[in-house]
Amino acid sequence: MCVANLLVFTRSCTFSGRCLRRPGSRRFKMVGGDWMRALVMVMVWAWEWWSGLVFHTTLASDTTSWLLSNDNGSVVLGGTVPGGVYTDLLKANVLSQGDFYYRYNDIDYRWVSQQNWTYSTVLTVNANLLSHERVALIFEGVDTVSEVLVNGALVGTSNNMFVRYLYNVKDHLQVSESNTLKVKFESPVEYAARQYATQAENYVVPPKCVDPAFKGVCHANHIRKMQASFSWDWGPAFPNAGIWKDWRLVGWDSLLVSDIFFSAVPMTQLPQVPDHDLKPSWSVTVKVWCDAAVKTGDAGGSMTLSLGNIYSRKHIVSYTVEDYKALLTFNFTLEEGQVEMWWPNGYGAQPLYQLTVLWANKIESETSSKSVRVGFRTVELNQDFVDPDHEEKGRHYRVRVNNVTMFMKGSNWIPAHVLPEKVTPEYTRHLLKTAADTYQNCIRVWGGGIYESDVFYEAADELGILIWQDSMFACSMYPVNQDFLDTVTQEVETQVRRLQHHPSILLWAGNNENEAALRDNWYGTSSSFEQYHADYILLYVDTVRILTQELDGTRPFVVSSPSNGKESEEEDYIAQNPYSTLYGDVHYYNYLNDAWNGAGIPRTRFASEYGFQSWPSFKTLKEVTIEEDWNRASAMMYHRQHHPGGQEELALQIGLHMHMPPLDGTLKTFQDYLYLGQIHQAMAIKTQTEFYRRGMSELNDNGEGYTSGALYWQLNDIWQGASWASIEYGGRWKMLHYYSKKFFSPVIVSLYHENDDLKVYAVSDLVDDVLDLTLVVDLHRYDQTTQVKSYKKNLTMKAAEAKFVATLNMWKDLDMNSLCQQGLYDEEDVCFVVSRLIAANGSLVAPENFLLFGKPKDAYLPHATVTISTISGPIVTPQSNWTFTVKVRSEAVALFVWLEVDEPGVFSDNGFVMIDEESVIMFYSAEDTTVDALHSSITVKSLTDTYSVETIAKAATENLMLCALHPNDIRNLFV
Ligand code: BMA
Repeated sequence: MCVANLLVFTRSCTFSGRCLRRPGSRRFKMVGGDWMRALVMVMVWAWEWWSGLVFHTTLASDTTSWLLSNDNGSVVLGGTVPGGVYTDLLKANVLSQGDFYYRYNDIDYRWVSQQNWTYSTVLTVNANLLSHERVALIFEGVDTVSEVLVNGALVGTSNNMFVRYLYNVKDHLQVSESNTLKVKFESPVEYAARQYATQAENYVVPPKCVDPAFKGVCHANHIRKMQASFSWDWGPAFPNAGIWKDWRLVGWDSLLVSDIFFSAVPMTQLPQVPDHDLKPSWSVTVKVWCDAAVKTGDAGGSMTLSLGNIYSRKHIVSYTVEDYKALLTFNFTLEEGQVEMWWPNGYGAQPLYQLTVLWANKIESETSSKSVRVGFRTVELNQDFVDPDHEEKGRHYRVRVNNVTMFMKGSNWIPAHVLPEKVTPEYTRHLLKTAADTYQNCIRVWGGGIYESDVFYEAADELGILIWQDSMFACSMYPVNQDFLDTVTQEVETQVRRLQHHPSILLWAGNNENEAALRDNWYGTSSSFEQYHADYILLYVDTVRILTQELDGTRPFVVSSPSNGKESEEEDYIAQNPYSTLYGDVHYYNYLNDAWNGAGIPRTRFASEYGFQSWPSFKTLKEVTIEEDWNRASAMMYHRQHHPGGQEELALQIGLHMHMPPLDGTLKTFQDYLYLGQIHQAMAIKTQTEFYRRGMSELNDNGEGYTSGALYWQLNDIWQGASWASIEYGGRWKMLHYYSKKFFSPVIVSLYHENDDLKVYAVSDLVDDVLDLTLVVDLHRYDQTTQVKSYKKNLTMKAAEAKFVATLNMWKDLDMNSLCQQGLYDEEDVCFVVSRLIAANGSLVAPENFLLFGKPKDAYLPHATVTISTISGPIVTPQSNWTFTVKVRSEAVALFVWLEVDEPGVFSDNGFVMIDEESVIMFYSAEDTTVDALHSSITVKSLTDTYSVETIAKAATENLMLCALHPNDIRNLFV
């Protein structure tokens, strides 16, 4: 291969890990026999390919130093690209009130979003660059509304954070070291307000503003930008501005590879049960999307395709350019045995293959390449009728990967920070790994955030997490003027092309909750329903869907979530009841029912959202608050509670089951309140998730059942505030996350209580039958550490089955009337049950589970003194190089035993019900630490630590409604 013009680039990396490349001074030329140089060159090439970056024909010289200034010149400082205004102002100490998220900074720093900002730099351009046919500035992401000026001339504009912009600049550059480049940003807040007002002259596209509880900014729906950056019911408003992704100045004469499309269709029917020895043959299509140097015309060259060390071929190609774009398509076949299949988490491995395309023009004077990793699998969203003889019973909403039907276990993803530039690849990976560690196999990237970073999807590919990818439209009506539709078209093109090759992407979806919003008149649209309905179809069906499917016919597209899927389509995309349990997916929130008993939960086909709020731990909150905030009724707590009525709902739920601590201003009662909220959330989502998993194999007479997915709301947090997250901002696990590891386990025993019966289910997601199991259900009294009765049953579990295994009558089978007697107490307040599922070899097949018949606040529960008896270690385990053994002791039954340490890491179990006098828990530290350090920071508590005679009495006088004393509390008064 002869390569001319090959430049060696030096790299300058920014804090976010992204790198800009500068041409270095050395130029290699192939000399016959100079094998050393050839080797170096091959290494450079290999490095370029493996790093997945385009090998540019030419790149402009050093452009790493930027200036950031505001309109009136009162702020001028060094800027960072990629980056954003808030981050630059923080670095320069213009924003100097402590941590970025400190206390009321979201309000105090709002002025930033109300200003116009300019990023400017100077470009060195040489004659070589300008000698190319086309010279363009390429921005992978501009946030959001800007004018781009080169040497004072307007070369283009931007109005969509999710679009890749390419501006022709050849005519505006000069051979000089002082070409100016300015990107002038208009305030996103002002722009959105202006767009709203212009639109309103015709008709209003609501909502007119966010709920006041959001403490946010209005009109996010009028700007194509992270919708949640204007605030959400779990997050603050920090509408950012800046060049948030990589950029380049490039000159070229033929083609520049931009994206790779990959499709692989098995050439044989796949079995319905995974066969890991099967390596079928595949029909592969690779399409290479290129930016051409000319606007139109025909030309030729070669494209070398390689797939790992399995396939490599140089294709001589000719192509046609239309509007500066060329698409080159290649088909080939992989024989049986050549590649292994990719599987979701829990179903097999995730082999990924490096697919590289290398473009060369006819005389091989110019090259461009790109490399991505691909996987071999099929995906399908099955929507067949559940009973073909009774179509009125509705349709399935079942995911099939590689022809295997799978229950989707997972959660919803929101942006990991309101400023995308603050999210490191490590943090993204950590969060996704944390989901995979709790058996999640599906995550929904929710439509009010961003199309996530490349590293997000790369990690999902590696971990086997399927991605339900929303388009970025959420909880609003949207405009449909031509400019808006044009920019959305560009957005879909950018994002579908960028992400298409990832095996993890399961499906594309049009929006979050906008079908439901329209049907149920959330924003007062009912008087002009026809208008908004037509707009809805124009945007999501005729624009987003058509284009997405045109670009990627390899996976399903659903128009909304929740929706009735095919049924919604048949009802002209706005179903009579988008929440129907017979079709599609459902979002279910009910903050007023007793969340621990499961009444009222819909028997849906697919639960794509459900959740309850809690607060993060005190350790997380105290990083951004001060002492006066540490009280559940403080102004700060209300400031960080964005969900309307959230504080009251949380208090109601805590008070339903536990003793709400008094408002006595002490740190202890504040910390107790945070802990109780997390118990409530963990128990509520446990109850609901188990309900959905129990429904996997059953269909009731109404046609409800065959539930195929449970994605709770929400996995992660954007800041330290009240939210539905299971992982706190920063990465600490809430109690819910510990619980998710159990309720998402491949096999679970699930217990619930109906009238006088204890019902027992076993659920298995395994792909093989499990034989010779023993189910044990132990009846315990709260005041004893040994069980008072034990029920046993032999079981076998079929693959992928939820099975009803026993009904135990509380009186006849469990003898609770005699065994659970205690004075005036109800039997369900004296006893509870614990289940185990044991394999023939004695190991636990499912995690231990429990059911409290009654409410802990009414329970005959003695005070437990839980202590740490020893900590030893560290030892090396697969989970951590610094694994410690923590022995926890209690002489009495203890509920919701909660361990905390300052050190980052996770416990093997937490929030658990402690029956034995000793529990052995592992602590997987994320960093090197010692037994002494852990001893000095570890704390442990259980439920009875949160109340005492005094606090119950005090709380009762403070708020009779929420904390009214049950007759049983009288006993507690004397414990
Ligand atoms: C759902 C989501 C989000 C919201 C969450 C909690 O409806 O789609 O918009 O944050 O509920 O209210």
